[in-house]
Parts: sequence; structure tokens; C-alpha cells
Amino acid sequence: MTQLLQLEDRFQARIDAEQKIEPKDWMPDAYRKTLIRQISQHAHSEIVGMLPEGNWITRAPSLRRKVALLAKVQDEAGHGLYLYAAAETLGVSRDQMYEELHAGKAKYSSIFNYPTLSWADIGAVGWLVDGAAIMNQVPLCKCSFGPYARAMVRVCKEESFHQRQGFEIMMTLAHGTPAQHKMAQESLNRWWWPSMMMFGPNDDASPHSAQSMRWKIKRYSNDDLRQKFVDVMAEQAAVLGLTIPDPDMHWNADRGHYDFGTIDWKEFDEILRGNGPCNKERLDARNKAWNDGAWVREAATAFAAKRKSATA
Ligand code: FAQ
Repeated sequence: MTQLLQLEDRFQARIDAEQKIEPKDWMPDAYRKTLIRQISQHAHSEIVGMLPEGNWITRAPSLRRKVALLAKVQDEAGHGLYLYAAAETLGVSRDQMYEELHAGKAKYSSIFNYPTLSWADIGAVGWLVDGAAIMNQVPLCKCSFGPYARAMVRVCKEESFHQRQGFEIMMTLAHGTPAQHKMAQESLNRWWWPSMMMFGPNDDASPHSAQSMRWKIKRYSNDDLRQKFVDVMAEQAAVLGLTIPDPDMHWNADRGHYDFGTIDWKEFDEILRGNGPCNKERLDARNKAWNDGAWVREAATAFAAKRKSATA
């Protein structure tokens, strides 16, 4: 018992001294579990997040837009793979993570259970969803766990390209014809509140935040990041000439921040329970992709086995 306490103290001292924890280092079980939970949920989000945008690749309005969207969706696949690899260093297998996703047991970001109904939604996803993702993920580049922190550096570089791609689509539409402006505003109306939910529950309702911050996995609380997001987006919406659908949003000079309205947490809870507009569709699509790919996995395994026996 004393020995365990000593190990835990030494571990926390390393974290406090900003040293990175690497996979072979001693770590408390709860730290390992927290990271496996967060990194695997993050990986699943990247992979499921390809679906709403993939829906528009064949309908992009120009070759330039199609190329940029294709590159973005491929980047998300890459992010998922870096993250699955980072989680594997903690002792969980990729098959185990996939199984939990396909069985509907694993969480992924609530945002990807909403449909992309118009081309402007692709702009709104890039601008708002990638905007929220960057706000949350830049601090993760300084996460105490080395493999996660290093994966996030690359991910964040690509996410900033994604956000610009979205903002540029919104800029074109918002300053285009009245019909295009209307499309952009409708997308902002639909994506604003779901994007605000991406940061997770309020701090007083977030069971994991306090410990994750002590371990320097998270550097900012959910509410602090949400506030940063609001402050940036309020200014960007003004540049676009669009209105954020929140009558309570006002600049508060005393706080030096924008005030904003209350999130509908019932909607968030329903999505987490699997009852969002696209939860079923997303899981069905992932399961179909997994089942359709069985022959590829079989062929790859057979080839690897043959090569091994040939070189033995
Ligand atoms: N959706 O105590 P907390 C992207 C869950 S990637 C669903 O606050 P924590 C790129 C949470 O898991 C977007 N579940 O938890 C892209 C926990 O459940 P559990 C994903 C949520 O971990 C763009 C429970 O609620 N980003 O967008 C959500 O300390 C465009 C209690 O919550 C990441 O994953 C939610 N929104 O903080 C791709 C970033 N929020 O496990 C394609 C890394 C909370 O106890 C296209 N993750 N929950 O059953 C994080 O920073 C954290 O895990 C938080 C949650 C902040 C998400």
C-alpha cells in the first residue's frame, strides 16, 4: 500500500514537473483507463465524423470544392488511425475498440449524429465543428501522455486547414446571392447549439474533468473552452454577416467575454443515449463498412501468413 502511494506521488510529481508519461512508464490504472476512454472516443469521433461530410463529396459544387472536401475527409481517417495507434500503446487492441464501436457500446462525439442537409452544412461543419475541435484539441498537444500529445500536433495542423475550408465556404455563401446567404444562415441555425455541446457537460456536471486536469490530460475545463469558442465565433459570425441563433448572446464588458444562453442538455442526453437524428444511420454505416471489408482483412492476413512462412 505504502509502495503504491509512493509510486502515485512520484507519478504526480512528474506530471507537475511537465514531464511526459510514456507507454512503458508506471502509471496508475485509473490514468490508463481514462486515457483509453478519451483517446478511443476521440478516434471513433474522427472515423464516424467522415460520414456526414462524405455524404457531400459527389455533390460538391465545383472540382475545387470536391478536391478540398476529399482531402479533408481523408485527413479525418488519418486522425482516427493516429489516435487508435496512440490508444493501443496503453494495452487495448484495435479490434477491441472497433468491436465496442460497432456494438454501440462506445461513445463518439454527439455532433456527428446530426444530418448534413445542404452544401452550406459542409461550410458550417468546417467552420463550427472543426473550430470547436481545434479549440479543444490545441491544449491536448500539451497532454501529459506522450503518444496522445504527439498525435495531436499533426491533427491540429490539419484541423486548421479544415476550419479555413469551412469558413471560406461560409464566406462565399454569406456574401453571395440572397438565396445563398439564407442557406448559410440556416446552416448556422442548425449547427450552432450542437457545436456548443461538443465541449461536454457544464463543469459542475462533468465527472471526469477535475481528475483529468490534475493529471494534465485536460488543460482547460469544458466551460472554459466553450467560452473561448463563443468569443471567437461571435466575432467571426459578424465578419460573415450572419446571426448566431442565441438571443442571449451579448458582449459583457465587465467579464471581457460574450454572455450566452443555456444549452438544451436534454437534447444532448438523448443523443448520448442513442436517440439522436442519425445515431442509427451512423452505426449501420460503420457496421456495413466493417462487414464489407471482411474480404480485405482476410486477404491481408493470408498474404502476411504466406510471406512469413516463405521467409521462415
Ligand atoms: N459527445 O466528464 P466529461 C472532431 C461524455 S473530433 C459525446 O466532461 P471528459 C474532428 C464523456 O465522454 C471531436 N459524449 O468527460 C472532426 C463522458 O462519458 P463516459 C471529438 C460526450 O472526457 C471534425 C461523459 O460525457 N473530440 O470533431 C461529449 O473529461 C469534423 C461526461 O463528460 C474529442 O474527442 C460529446 N460532445 O470530457 C472530425 C476530443 N462530451 O466516458 C470530422 C478529446 C462529453 O464517462 C469532421 N476529448 N461526453 O461514458 C475530450 O476533450 C473530452 O473527452 C471531452 C469530454 C471534452 C469530449
